[in-house]
Amino acid sequence: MLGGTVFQVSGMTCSHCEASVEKAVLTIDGIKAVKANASKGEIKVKGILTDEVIEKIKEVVSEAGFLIKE
Ligand SMILES: [Cu+2]
Repeated sequence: MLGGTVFQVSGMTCSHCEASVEKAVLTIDGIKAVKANASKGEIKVKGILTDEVIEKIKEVVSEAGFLIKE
């Protein structure tokens, strides 16, 4: 996936972790695409990233059991 905003996410170890983070973030209104990379410890997000949406991303990622580094 080209472009997108990168967030550092700790705790992902395998493809299942990537899938759960992607699924969680995709539920947010305004998010168009998400690509998680466990080995890099990051997710790439495409969409309209308002402050509200960014807060929501942090919320759903932590609910899924992972942590976005500020
Ligand atoms: Cu995993």
